Amino acid sequence: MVTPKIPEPQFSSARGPAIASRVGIPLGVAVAICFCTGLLSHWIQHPPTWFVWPAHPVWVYRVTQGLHVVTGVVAIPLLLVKLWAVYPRLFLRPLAGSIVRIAERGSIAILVGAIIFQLATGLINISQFYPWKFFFTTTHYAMAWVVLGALAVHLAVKLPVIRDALSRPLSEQAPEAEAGARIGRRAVLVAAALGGLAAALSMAGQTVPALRRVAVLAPRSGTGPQGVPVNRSAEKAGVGPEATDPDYTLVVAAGTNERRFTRAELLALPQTTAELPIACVEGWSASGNWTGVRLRDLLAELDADPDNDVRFVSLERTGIYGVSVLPAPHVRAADTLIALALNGEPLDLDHGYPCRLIAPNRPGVLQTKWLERIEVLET
Ligand SMILES: Nc1nc2c(c(=O)[nH]1)N[C@H]1C(S)=C(S)[C@@H](COP(=O)(O)O)O[C@H]1N2
Ligand SMILES: [Mo]
Repeated sequence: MVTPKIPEPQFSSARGPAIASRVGIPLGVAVAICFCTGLLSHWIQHPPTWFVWPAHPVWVYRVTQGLHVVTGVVAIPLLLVKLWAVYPRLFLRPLAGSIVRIAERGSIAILVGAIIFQLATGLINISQFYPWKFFFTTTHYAMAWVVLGALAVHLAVKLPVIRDALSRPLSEQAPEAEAGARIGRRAVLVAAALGGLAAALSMAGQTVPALRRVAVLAPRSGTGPQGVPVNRSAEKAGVGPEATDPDYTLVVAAGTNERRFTRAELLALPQTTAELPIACVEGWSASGNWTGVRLRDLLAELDADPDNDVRFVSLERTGIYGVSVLPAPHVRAADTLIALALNGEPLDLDHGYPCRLIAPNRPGVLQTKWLERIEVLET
């Protein structure tokens, strides 16, 4: 009896493991960097008890978060090329079968879905379009673990194929059927490399001034008032009237001890200037010369213990960025300021007038603007 032969699918000669494995290496590196830097950013914003993030050097977070966004964007063209290279195989029958086959198919399905979700939501988030406010950070974080798990299974199952494909030069690997294939493998690899480079350049200019003009994907590559981009304006935050009220006072509270400072009183305290970046989670960053009162000096006015965490409350009531908590090591840092001026001018309303928090080596989202209240969290 003759078993009917299932016809082999017709692949373009450029498709197959030779390309998929080669594109997989830079894609894997990009995903690994993206995962680690993302985890770091998550821990800084939601610190586990054992986690300590240093205040110095001041530029570490701007580099790690810049890398997070650049590697995420670079992964997009690489993933597209890899999917193209394996596309006909994704639908090979049988879908199930042995345990290994189920693990292979299942992990690929989950991996592809999760990676597309991560890259798409990340990209939309960078463009400052937040249709999901509360849902983005938690889901993006949870999905990162799904990617990691599925990737581990995928690599384990595919290791023999990857090893074989990488051990032989491109030219020695027999083309897979279809004589009329028009795209060469080298051309595909060059396209992947150029796609990745273009993606990197389109984002990196947000942080690297020399690349600013090519940063076509960077939503905030331009400048804002006082040479620093603005994330959320005073108008959008709805704080204009209160922030410009002549009767404004900043409340500083330590236990039952509470004091109010007018802006003039804050200006009368010793002023410190520090060069610190705003490093947004969206990947852009910009340095500024901030002048204001050292937080630890302000707390000393109330004889407050500088070894506690401190909470910052904004005049802004509507958004989710109106409150932040600063850990004790940053509270003590000499360059953690209640900023009153930026680049030699009184703080612009959009940068947080009458005063804002600026602390070294922190995500921009925690640099609370339009301060209303500072509370020492006594333990
Ligand atoms: N009250 C308040 N503070 C805020 C924000 C906000 O929306 N509301 N945005 C944060 C974010 S996400 C960033 S990146 C920085 C940007 O500061 P800038 O607009 O002065 O550049 O402010 C932070 N402080
Ligand atoms: Mo931000």
